Amino acid sequence: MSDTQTNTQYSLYYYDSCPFCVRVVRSLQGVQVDVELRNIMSDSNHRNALQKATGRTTVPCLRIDKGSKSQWMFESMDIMRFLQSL
Ligand SMILES: N[C@@H](CCC(=O)N[C@@H](CS)C(=O)NCC(=O)O)C(=O)O
Repeated sequence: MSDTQTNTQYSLYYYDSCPFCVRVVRSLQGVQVDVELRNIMSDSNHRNALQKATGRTTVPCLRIDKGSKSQWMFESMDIMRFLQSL
């Protein structure tokens, strides 16, 4: 694993009844990095963080933390493609 990957943290904002989220969560089995699951229905802190940072509550959303910088990625296909490319 490269230095960039070890210094980067990945979190997936999701909820169980969202079919797009289910696809992304299932696809995590094949990826090389750890992705923390953050359910926005069971934890309002996660929902609030997503809304505050992006102005949206759309899931799935992948949060990529590098140092003090956070990037937020929407769109299930983009998220799956990105994680599989790591
Ligand atoms: N095209 C998006 C669709 C995502 C989507 O529609 N998510 C729904 C839940 S299944 C949602 O979060 N809706 C509420 C909102 O957009 O605030 C994707 O593939 O990720």
